[in-house]
Amino acid sequence: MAFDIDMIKSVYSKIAERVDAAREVTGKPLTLAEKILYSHLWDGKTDKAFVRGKDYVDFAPDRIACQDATAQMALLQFMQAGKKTVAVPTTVHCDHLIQAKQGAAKDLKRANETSNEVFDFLESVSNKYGIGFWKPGAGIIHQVVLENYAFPGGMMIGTDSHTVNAGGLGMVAIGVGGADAVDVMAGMPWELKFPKLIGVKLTGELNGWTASKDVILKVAGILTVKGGTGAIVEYFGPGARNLSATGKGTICNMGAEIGATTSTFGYDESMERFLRATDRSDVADAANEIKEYLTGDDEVYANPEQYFDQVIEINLSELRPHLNGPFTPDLATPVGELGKKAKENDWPLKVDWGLIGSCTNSSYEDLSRAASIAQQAIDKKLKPKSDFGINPGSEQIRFTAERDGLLEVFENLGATIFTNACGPCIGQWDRSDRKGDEKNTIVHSFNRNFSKRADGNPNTHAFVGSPEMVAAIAISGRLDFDPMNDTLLNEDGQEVKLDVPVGLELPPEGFAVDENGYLAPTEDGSSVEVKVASDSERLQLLTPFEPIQDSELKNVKLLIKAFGKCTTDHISMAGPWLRYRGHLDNISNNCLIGAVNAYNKKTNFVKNQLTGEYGGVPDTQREYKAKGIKTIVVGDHNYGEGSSREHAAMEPRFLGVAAVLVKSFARIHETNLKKQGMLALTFANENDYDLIQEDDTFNFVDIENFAPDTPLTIEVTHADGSKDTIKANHTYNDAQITWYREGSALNLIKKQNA
Ligand code: MIC
Ligand code: SF4
Repeated sequence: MAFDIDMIKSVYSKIAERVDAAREVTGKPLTLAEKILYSHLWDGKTDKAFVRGKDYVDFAPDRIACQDATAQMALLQFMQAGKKTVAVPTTVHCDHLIQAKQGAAKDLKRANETSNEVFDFLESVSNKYGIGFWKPGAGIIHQVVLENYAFPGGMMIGTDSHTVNAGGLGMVAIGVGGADAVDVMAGMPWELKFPKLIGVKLTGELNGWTASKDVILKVAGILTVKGGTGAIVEYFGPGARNLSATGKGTICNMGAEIGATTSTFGYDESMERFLRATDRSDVADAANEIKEYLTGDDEVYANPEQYFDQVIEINLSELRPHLNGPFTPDLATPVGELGKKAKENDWPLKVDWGLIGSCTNSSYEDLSRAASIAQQAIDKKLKPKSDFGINPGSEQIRFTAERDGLLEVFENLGATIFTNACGPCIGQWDRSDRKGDEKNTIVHSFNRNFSKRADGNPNTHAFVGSPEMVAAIAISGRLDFDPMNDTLLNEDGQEVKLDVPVGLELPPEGFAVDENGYLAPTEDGSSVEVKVASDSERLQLLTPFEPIQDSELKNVKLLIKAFGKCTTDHISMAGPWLRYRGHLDNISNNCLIGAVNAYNKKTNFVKNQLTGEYGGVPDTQREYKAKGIKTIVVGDHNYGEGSSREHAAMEPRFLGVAAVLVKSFARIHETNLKKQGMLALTFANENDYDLIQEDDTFNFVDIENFAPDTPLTIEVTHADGSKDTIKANHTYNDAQITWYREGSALNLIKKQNA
């Protein structure tokens, strides 16, 4: 029985009329993405066609999901909005704050001890405001959402970039910063620039070693980490129908790695099977009644070039398994070619760990296919050369996989089964085998592989692959192993070959779970007390930001010019810092410490223009703050790539950075900066990045006239007194300029509610 069948039926009751109207106003057949967008307009009036990539549109999402590491800041903000309950069904999932070390039982116990203050806070806020709460150990947000809440044709937002995973069940599910979620929780519309549309036509059928994961590894190689920016990726074609729903989820999940707003697939029988298997036959029945509205129009798929902004075609029958990495998820290499590339680049060939699971790849199909490889190691007397770690996506999948003997296969190979939580995927990994910073290689079936991401070590080279490929590589212990062609020497000294993986899409005996870890909120939470100790080091109530005055933008100093990739992990590192996600002052001590200073190529080492001395970024910035001097951060392309964490915007804001000027932004981060009342700007002329020098002072000469579609002029004064005048573009509309003028979007909500 689905959690919200009534809500789903109400969405379905409006789809037909709205989609028909949208076809009318746009004068063309529609993609699935357009159907979902047009049927979720805030005012319900489908009387206007929107310009893709240009018009800002107000939407009414059906659901919200938050995870523990972002929910703290989101809920601290929501508490200021002055509402009694959330306006839209919302859930909170405790998954990021659990460290992986000794295995599930001990790790979960330790997490409950060390983070009880935060879990209690999240539980009580959830209870107070009508939010469903998934306890630590219940699972990873996106897997739990896929198993319980996602539904074809729905729209959801979530405070995590991989919210997009729910596209596997035909949703438009989008990752946002906490402040965006607060708008919707408070009963306001959610604003998004109407996305562009990328179509991916899949033909053929997966076979042999190739998995769903390889589709997105390939797409990432084609589109790169910024190729999907501002676009929804829609997969279709006969190949799409041949993929499982969870395989589709994996593909959509890693759409975050190409910067896509989200990815989705049309409703089909694989989704129906998954809905029925997860006890949601009522949703499947309801979806079946309006099937044609839950997928793109035939004409669109027949002539995709005419209706999508860009089209890619992939023949699954010919697709080869890939491993992507290191350090970036778009560096795609077919498995047989990796050895050569590794030698050329001096990547360590010895593989120390194979990690399987996470929100990206812990379906029954994934675990069974990987287990089929692991079982062969036992049968063929191969002793694995690397360590194995497994983090299941939910208690339901863990329980089922245990019941069906899949986990035992891995345990027989000495695998550690970690908690149903993010663990090693987000630096929450206390790696037993390495303390130092030696160069080393790991393979995993997760999604991201930025520097330091898994274990905090910048010398760990992480490669992303399918679970079955990770299993094979981990058994061989070599990055250049190609299971399709190579043999391995077993304990009897024989050369043996691994057979192709086999698995099952869904558990033959159905899913099962003892205690799923869900806590429903009480009917009336008005008397529930939320406690935040004033001396807590984990939680801190928020103080509203003061608007940045035009007069403060006349003598702005350069804090850092970031060189190369600057992801949210570089701006606000995760791992050990996750513990401060609810305490703005404390977490601000990690502000930009991973960004590489363009002038000396060092991290966390910048010049303080007031003293001429070099120091850490947060300390230097605090000195500017103490003197009331505003600063600017300069960066390269796709700045803020990766996570939805709004800390990457709130920290600089809190410390007194006024503007971020880059070659281009990742979508969520740009919005997060706007929401917090900062200036998010891009170089009108990219080459001006090169003009910026270490001792520069910036004067925003026409900030008084800050207006939509009008670039800002910045006068840059160098140390020798010479000047350059540069133009900075921005994408602020009128409402967003109001956020800036009010000091933050939240300040505006408070004002409106007062
Ligand atoms: C991630 O995968 O980077 C995270 C950790 O899930 C983030 C959210 C966060 O930083 O808390 C994300 O993807 O948005
Ligand atoms: Fe957790 Fe990793 Fe998934 Fe992010 S990508 S939600 S850290 S498992």
